[in-house]
Amino acid sequence: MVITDKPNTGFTSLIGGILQSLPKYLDEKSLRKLKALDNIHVEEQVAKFLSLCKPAKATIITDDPEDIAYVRELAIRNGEEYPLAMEGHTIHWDGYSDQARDKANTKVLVTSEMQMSKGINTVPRDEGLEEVLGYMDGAMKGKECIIRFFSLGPTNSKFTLCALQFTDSSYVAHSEDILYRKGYEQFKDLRGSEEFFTFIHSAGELDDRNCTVNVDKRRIYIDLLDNKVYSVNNQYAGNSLGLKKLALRLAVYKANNEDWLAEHMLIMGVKPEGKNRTTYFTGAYPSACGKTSTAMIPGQSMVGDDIAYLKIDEDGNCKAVNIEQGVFGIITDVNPVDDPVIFKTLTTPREMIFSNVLVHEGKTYWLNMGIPESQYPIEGLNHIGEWSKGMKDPKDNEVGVAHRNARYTIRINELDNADPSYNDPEGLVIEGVLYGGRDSDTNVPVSQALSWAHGVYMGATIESETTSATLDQAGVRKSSPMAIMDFMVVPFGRYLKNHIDFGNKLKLVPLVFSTNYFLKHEGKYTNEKVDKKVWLIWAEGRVHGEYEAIETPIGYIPRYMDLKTLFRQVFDKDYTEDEYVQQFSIRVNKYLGKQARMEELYGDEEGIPEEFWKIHEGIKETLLALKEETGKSVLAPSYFQ
Ligand code: SPV
Ligand code: MN
Repeated sequence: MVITDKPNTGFTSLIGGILQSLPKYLDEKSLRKLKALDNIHVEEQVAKFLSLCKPAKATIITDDPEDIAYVRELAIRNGEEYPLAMEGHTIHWDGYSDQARDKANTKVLVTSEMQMSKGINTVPRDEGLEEVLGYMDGAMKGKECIIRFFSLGPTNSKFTLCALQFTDSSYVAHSEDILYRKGYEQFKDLRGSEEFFTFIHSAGELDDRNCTVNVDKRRIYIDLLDNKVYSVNNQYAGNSLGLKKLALRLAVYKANNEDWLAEHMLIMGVKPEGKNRTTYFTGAYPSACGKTSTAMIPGQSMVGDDIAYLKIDEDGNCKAVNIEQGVFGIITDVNPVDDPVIFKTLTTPREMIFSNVLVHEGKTYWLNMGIPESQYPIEGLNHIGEWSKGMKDPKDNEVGVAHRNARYTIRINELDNADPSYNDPEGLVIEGVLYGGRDSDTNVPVSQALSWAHGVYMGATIESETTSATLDQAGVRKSSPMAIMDFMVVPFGRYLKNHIDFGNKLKLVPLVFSTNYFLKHEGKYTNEKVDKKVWLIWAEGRVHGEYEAIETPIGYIPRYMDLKTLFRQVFDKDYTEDEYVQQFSIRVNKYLGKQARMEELYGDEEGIPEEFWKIHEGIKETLLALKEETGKSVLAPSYFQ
């Protein structure tokens, strides 16, 4: 069958024919639920994709608790999840080669008129559609297709986007129930319009562990022109769940054609002790740069840990919502010392899905969970199947207890630090933005941008150094602007311009901060992991005009006296001037090196806003002049006072 992308006359009559095939897949109850939406576009999608994927049956899921329970139970009946000893806990395994986002096979479908920056993976639209629809043809044979309706963002809000999900994976449908707000009723409010995103997912053929067999044919193709994403032959949530990183790409495109921002950002409430106020911050951090640990800093509250939409309200405030209501978090390193809040949540009864950890006698085990080696089982079931200690995979690599990217899936309201307003349909006023990088020798632990546009520059120039924990060579710097390049679907210059324009339209402009929790001196970190709380409380105080700061060419840095007081207040710790000088000196040569890398990266990129280069050149000239004037490559904070 030929499927065209956009309705036209021929297509309409084709759809008319397909609509008649609905009873072949949907029972009377499901048909009634579909009809109740009174939306021909939804019906068309349902008809079109059921006819293509050819499941044994399809079930429409509403917001009704009975329907939701059906999905939860189906995941167990289908063997995509298994109950664990603790009430409400289940385990799901993705295939051994399906443990993370597949960057190579995730592509934007482009036409000759569409422009994309270098580094964005693309495929010609016709070619890509033919390929992926080919894989999807009959992909659901013998399986049940779940059709779900969700809301990206709180319901009944100006942020809300409606999302329609097709999947033959009950694990995917169940995960989305935990992570996103139900949206069947919200779809009725569309009043027949086609303003919604559609995600079509099939795990494809499954093996006896119910894991995808044809991972080599894994494809995730993004059709911006049609608000759809096709995802096939995979299960790992970052590839399969429409509402997570697939919707983020459609939203980035939409936002950049409108006047708002769709960002890979956490949202948190910062609550300085004794001040009786909450100041909301967003934050973008590439992976392994401290995003979750920032969102979970003790004493603060979490609104979201992954994706935010930002809009300007009538009063000129920057408002943000978490488009999710749950957390799909990395479980590696979650232990009672480093992550007490999450650890407690993961070890008490509640609805929760573990993925890709080890199960032994109904209990779960993961890497660095705070128990001695001797307490780990020497066998069990994990992402490779039946596992025993010392076992090698087909590539002769030792298979650990659990995958490093093993995860848990929970609702935010299960966490003790959930912000009470995380569901506010109005969104929360954002007064601070954090951009976190990871480098051992350049950026100071915290600095404040000199302006909004300088903040955009800070975000665009984030770099993260690879760690020995990743497969890459340790110490290699990777550029990761706004931590969003994996999801970039518009020319990068345009994205930056949109950011700068956004700030220029605001009345209450958030202050922007850059953080680096990983600065080293002679091979050792210059600060403790927990110190980020002080940097954050300082940033919050700056928002309220409570601290003076020292202006340097790379941004405002804290004064020693303020940090000394804060370390005393927060940790009852003596913070020495030596520590301060070591951490907050401006490493002129290193900054210039970073700037040279940015020139290399963005120099030939078309459409980078002029303002970006103006800021870049301004900093460079000042740093070069300072170097000349002082003959030094590192300047202590006192130099700028
Ligand atoms: C990330 O990698 O940024 C995540 C997990 O949040 S994933 O769902 O894989 O995108
Ligand atoms: Mn993420």
